[in-house]
Amino acid sequence: MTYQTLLEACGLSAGQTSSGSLAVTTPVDGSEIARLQTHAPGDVEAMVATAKTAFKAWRDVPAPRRGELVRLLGEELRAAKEDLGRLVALECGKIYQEGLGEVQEMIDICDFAVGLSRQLYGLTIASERPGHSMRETWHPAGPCAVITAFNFPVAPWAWNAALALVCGDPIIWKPSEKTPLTALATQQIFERALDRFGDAPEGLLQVVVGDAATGNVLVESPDVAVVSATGSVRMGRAVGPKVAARFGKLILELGGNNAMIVGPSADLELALRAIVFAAVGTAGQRCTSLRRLIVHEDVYDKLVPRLAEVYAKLPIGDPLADGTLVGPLIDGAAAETMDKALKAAAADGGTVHGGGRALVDTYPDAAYVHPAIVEMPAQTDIVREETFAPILYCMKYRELDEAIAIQNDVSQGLSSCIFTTDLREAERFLSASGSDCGIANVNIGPSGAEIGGAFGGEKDTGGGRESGSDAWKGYMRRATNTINYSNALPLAQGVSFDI
Ligand code: UN1
Repeated sequence: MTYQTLLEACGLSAGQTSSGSLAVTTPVDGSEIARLQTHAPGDVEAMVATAKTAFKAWRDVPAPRRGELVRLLGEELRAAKEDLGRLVALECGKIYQEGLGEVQEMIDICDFAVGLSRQLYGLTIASERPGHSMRETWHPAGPCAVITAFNFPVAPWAWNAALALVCGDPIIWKPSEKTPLTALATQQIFERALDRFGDAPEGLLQVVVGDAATGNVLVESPDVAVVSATGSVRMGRAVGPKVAARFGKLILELGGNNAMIVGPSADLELALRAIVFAAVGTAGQRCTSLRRLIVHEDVYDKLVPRLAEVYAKLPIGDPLADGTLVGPLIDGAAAETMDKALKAAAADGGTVHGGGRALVDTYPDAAYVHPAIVEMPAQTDIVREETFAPILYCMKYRELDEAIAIQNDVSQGLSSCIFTTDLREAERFLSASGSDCGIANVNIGPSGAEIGGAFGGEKDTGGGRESGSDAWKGYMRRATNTINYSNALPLAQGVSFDI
């Protein structure tokens, strides 16, 4: 299938993708695959106005009926899974299997949200006053801006959008400038669901194509009730204070510097497979990628040399070709950042296995790299940094407390895991004084979370939660209602105020 045929299969016509100031390239070979028109800040203001009008209608549609739209979206995504999965691979460079996985994650969250549409439960609360009742009600919050990153160009949109839609909020989506095509293809899929749904208001989903300055209109607009942003800590630091300054609702999912502790009793075969998937999957460009391996000194020499052997044989290549496990980095700048990190780690006393550019002759304009393992004498500053590339820093420990301290001694707090068959170690890791991350796993790597749990993390990761559990509450406003059905007016706290 040529690039052009794939774009067309995804509903993107040549007319839509052949002119404009934004050049979209594929990391597969670095070539330009589309040109798009970008939006100006004024266009985004108009989108916010449209969303505001859509909100007024959508908030009054019963939630189970809103769920029907998301059910149809899930059906359309099922039908489009292969094409969209392939486009994800083409546009962001992850392997096709992971592209399919990403679309499956969209389908899963749609299913979750459909059920949720009949379960936006509030509370009934005991009132202290006779003849009174109290309850807590959840109402739609308002237009929701969803800002997404290149590495997961569509699933995080779906985690937000599926929930926001059943919660009664229209969406304005600002995808990464590096991956606008997958967003526009998803918009086409959504349009098909809308057509089948029938009577939805105009403007439930609008897509902004443009740079950060264009997206900033959404961040600063008082009419955007919720801003949910996925990306770097730097982006979060720019967006967060602006939304907080206007008291908007904020959901931030920022960087991770995720670790695995491998205890002396660990099943090393299981650990090995988990490590390789988590550290080199999506070429180390997941926010949940495994970046630090903290191995008990008794098993270090059984695990790390084997890992280096597996790394040396990993199939690197075209992410759309069968058998490839490691696709390219998003661009040359990412490869340079990886290189700098490896140099810094070596300067700190690290021993580097792997690293460096791959397939330069076949793809001179792309950024394929050899995944790297770096044996570190200690957790130095470079290890504490999140480098968005397949670098795995390995360190030794003796006592579990020491391993947990190393695991927590980074500014990020997204995902973490322990490999152990010792119940005490596992439970200690999951306890209040264990991992400080939003995700803590046992005998499973840090990446590849299911949608049913709340997804997000602490500290520099931003504190937001998306996807499952009760993350839906972030897209609604809460009202406490006290109802007096008596003939008297008793005041709370027994206050006497006779007039
Ligand atoms: C991301 O990298 O931004 O847990 C999201 C995972 C995926 C989502 C990653 N379900 O790795």
